[in-house]
Amino acid sequence: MHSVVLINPPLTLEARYGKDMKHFGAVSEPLGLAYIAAYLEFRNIPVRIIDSQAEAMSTDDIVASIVSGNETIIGITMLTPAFGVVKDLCNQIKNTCPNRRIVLGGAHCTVLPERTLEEIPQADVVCIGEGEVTLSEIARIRDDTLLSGVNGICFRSGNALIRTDPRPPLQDLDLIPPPARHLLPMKKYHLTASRVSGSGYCPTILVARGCPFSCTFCSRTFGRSFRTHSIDRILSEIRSLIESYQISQLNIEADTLTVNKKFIKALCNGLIQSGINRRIRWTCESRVDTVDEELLKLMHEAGCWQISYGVETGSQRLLDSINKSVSLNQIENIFRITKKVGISIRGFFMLGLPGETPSESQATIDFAKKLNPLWAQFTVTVPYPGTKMFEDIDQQGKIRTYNWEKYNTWSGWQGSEDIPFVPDGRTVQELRDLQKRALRQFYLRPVVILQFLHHIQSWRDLQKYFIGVMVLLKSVFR
Ligand code: B12
Repeated sequence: MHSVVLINPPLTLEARYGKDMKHFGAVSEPLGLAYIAAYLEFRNIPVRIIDSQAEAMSTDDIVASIVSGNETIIGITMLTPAFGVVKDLCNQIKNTCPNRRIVLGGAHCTVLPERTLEEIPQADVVCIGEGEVTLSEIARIRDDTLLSGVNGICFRSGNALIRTDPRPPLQDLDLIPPPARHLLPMKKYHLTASRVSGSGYCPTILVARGCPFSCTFCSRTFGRSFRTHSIDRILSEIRSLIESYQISQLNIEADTLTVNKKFIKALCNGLIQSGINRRIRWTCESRVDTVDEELLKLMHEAGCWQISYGVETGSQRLLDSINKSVSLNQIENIFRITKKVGISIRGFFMLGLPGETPSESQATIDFAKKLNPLWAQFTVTVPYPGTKMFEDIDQQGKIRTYNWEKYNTWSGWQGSEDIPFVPDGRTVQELRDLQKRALRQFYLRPVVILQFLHHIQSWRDLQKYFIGVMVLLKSVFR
């Protein structure tokens, strides 16, 4: 049997958000790797995790750690913007220890398995979709010729690439043990400033996988069917987080947490009946068409203090074109009700959508101001591979770069010329300025400053608001 080392590649906060914005970025637990590790341990396969993002390790540091470990399988997780650092890492690993088997997984590999093996010749296997069972099967194989019996992978056989039968998504998520947080440097994680309330560590717990909606910009790597952990399992995972890390806040993650009313109500009731709601305040993401006043009140009672809604755009025409299936009225209404029940809001807005005109960009900024969430995040549209948006733009020959490193929603802010997509008639410079303009117009308003002063609960809050204002002022005067 093999032993396994799992690696979160060294994509730094600066590479992700740029020099100014890095203070706001999240360094969060690589939950995918932690789930895989938990399952491998459950199957008695020796495993460790190197989280080079949290440990601020360079590629050289990782290779040194691999050399000193005896693991024969090296598993690396990869989102699209991490492509460059992962390729470099694979190269160095194969130069130093050519006999170790490199297995790649994660969103980018799931959508582009063959292309990933072509573009990273040092990688041996790519995992398509969920990796827990797949990697445990690979770890039990001594002879590479048997890889063809493992579902859900793509691998090399001589000069050919072989894709095996798909692995259906796990139906009973409780079969997977809770993420192996004991293998992670838990003290080193922090969520983005806008997601934490007060001080103290705020871990993420994943309660469901999959999403039935069809937004054209989303990769939806977990498929359409919404699969959940049982309420008992979720409550016991939260209790163990309270015991182990004395947490008082939590980020409850799912592709769309509130899509199944029965599930979210049962979860809220579980949190209330167990008394967890009196110890934990939590934040989550949702869609405006999956909540109503009754549910929002229940969520608030269950400890929810903040919801992040994907608003995307202030143009109904564009909302329809990205298949969001909600109306501007619906958004306004739910923002009003959410605030009324006492839940704070973070809004996500996309700039530079396909076909977006300058006045529609401004309409998005104006809509954000009108909705007035506590936090607004404006990102430049990136058509990630595997999305309908990428497919359409690619077919029209309008993808500007296939350099995957540039597929970062903050690359405009960082001054990159290589923004993957620019709408017809617009320029790179215009998009770069737009992101800054949106942030300035939204945050440098007296009402926002007053709102923030009202929400300051700790010295750390004050510090982060101060840094935020400085970053914005710097961009005004530049
Ligand atoms: C929560 C989340 C975040 C959180 C991260 C929280 C965390 N603790 O990890 C935050 C907000 C920080 C974040 C940031 C970003 N995110 Co994000 N995020 C998500 C979200 C909603 C859930 C991720 C998650 O927790 N998954 C749970 C675990 C269990 O899944 P997983 O990591 O994919 O791992 C499984 C499989 O992929 C596979 N696997 C993964 N790695 C490996 C490795 C091996 C060896 C094997 C065998 C298998 C394997 O097995 C795992 C277990 O089944 C997804 C949507 C989604 N459904 O995936 C988007 C998503 C992953 N994010 C996405 C993006 C683009 C980003 C950003 C790049 C955005 C940006 N700023 O530009 C950043 C990059 C951050 C980084 N570290 O590099 C895209 C990725 C698209 C792509 N092609 O890469 C997704 C798919 C959403 C979308 N738009 O479609 N994100």
